[in-house]
Amino acid sequence: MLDSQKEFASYLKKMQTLLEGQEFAFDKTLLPKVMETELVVPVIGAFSAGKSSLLNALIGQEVLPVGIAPETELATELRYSSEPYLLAIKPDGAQERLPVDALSSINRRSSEFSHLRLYLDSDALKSIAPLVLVDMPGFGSSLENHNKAIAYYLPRGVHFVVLTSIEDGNITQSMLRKLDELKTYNTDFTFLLSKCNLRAADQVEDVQAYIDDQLGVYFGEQHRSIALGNRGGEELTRALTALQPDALFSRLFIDVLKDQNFDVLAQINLALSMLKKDKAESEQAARSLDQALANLLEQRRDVESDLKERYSGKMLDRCLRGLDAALNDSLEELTTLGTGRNPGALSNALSDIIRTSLGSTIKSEVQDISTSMVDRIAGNLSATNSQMAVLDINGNWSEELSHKVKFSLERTTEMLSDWSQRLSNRSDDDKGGGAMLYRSLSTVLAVTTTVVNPIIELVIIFLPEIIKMFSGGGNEREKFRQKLTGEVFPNIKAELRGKIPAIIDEQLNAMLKKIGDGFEEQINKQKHVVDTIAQENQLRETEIGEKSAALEGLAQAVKAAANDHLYK
Ligand SMILES: Nc1nc2c(ncn2[C@@H]2O[C@H](COP(=O)(O)OP(=O)(O)OP(=O)(O)O)[C@@H](O)[C@H]2O)c(=O)[nH]1
Ligand SMILES: [Mg+2]
Repeated sequence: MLDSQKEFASYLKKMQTLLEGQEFAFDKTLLPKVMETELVVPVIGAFSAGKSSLLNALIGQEVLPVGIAPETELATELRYSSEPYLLAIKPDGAQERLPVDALSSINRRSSEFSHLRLYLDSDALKSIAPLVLVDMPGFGSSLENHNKAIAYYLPRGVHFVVLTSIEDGNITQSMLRKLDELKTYNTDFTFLLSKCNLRAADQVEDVQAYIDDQLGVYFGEQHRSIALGNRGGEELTRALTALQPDALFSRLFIDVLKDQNFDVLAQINLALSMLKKDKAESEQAARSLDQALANLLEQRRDVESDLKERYSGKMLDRCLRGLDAALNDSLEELTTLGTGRNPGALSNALSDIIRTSLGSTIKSEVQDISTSMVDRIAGNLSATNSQMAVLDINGNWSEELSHKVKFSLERTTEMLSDWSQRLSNRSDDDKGGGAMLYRSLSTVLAVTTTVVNPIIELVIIFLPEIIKMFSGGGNEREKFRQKLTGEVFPNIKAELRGKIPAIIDEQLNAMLKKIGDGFEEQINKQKHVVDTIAQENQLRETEIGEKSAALEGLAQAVKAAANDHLYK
């Protein structure tokens, strides 16, 4: 276990002990999350870049299949176990346990599974835990497997290892797109150069300098490539150490933990101030909170009713406009792929462009929409601000609530569900409805995923049809370029225009519900404290004194726990 993981776990246990039997709300799901969270690091790159070879070098065993044709079809997570075995995970989460050597033949059954978990008796894997490396299918794998792997790991990866062969000579368009996509998910990467033994040292230097230039221009000067030596296992180990897993882990949780500590203190202070009130005042406080809840309920209906016209239509337009620009920006690249010999390359590039473009549009739209929904609800609640003065809360009551709700929408420690069942049974129902199977998650990032993933599943179905219509009809460049702009692009947009709205609407409704629930939860927390103290106000004077002293002691202990574990 990582030091930060231990630290956070002991903090949470301490807090749970302190708050045992008290009236203050505290999220108990954080402890299991801290204990179980792994740091997933996918290794991505073009097919045959040497991803599986590199991971074999790290593991110290030739266990992952290696070859010149696209080899890895299913993403394979690597974990330590004294007893080696393979788990094949189905889209519905069901697992099939297999011997490790089934790896060499599992590709033939790749459509049955979403991904693999490989458990190996390897010291290297043991020592990097809870880092989990993932051998990803190359960019040349089938349309379905390619998208399946990327969609699943993009929101899960805390960092990516990117591998490019020195033979490529530069960072390809499709790689640049993936790196760009990582930005949407706020995820960083380490860039490695493989097969350096195929070139003379000065050639390696030239290519590396060129690539570092590209990295600098697109992603900032701090990004530098690392040239791999013989087999590369050592450089990979060093790169993983440089990641500072402790710091990575800490970043996932620290803000949430600090915020929660702050929230508990606010509840204790509320209780303390209520103890000083007389009966009439505490009854007024309870009444005001009740009124705020009633007010909130009414508003939820209002906001819901104009949600559709206000937001989802515009979002669809912006998605399609952004996509149009992205497709046209890549026109030359797509023309080259379309007139080349690999028909899979064109559909993979198209689905990548669609995913990247929709992902970034949808993320920023969802961010804007959620902020404006929160502000709107908070604005309407602010009418009750003056009555809430009785709660003695520092600052503005409704603003405080909206800050908390916004904060929870930006958090990414949400556990993501397994892949949906859609992929396995999509042939019998590919018309709408598919999005229903996605669990409704709440954060902006999760909403982005739950909108983009089902869209991409639909793309996987219609894209081959659209492309098929155009193959075989002459393959000169100019003709193909015209087909792309005149027919392929418009067809893609038409398909999406028909299919996106239902998915957007459903997710926006889930978002609104989350926001409403968030406000309700905050108000209910306060109400619970107020009600509990109101009952205790019937107590005699001396007992109130004791209770106050106890609460002050508790507040000190809660602060001390934060200082000991979170603010070191
Ligand atoms: N010369 C040289 N060849 C390498 C090196 N690493 C891998 N190869 C060869 O490159 C080919 C592809 O290697 P893989 O490890 O299967 O590549 P991959 O990135 O996992 O490919 P996919 O799974 O198809 O995406 C194999 O023939 C390897 O033997 C290297 O460092 N130097
Ligand atoms: Mg491979």
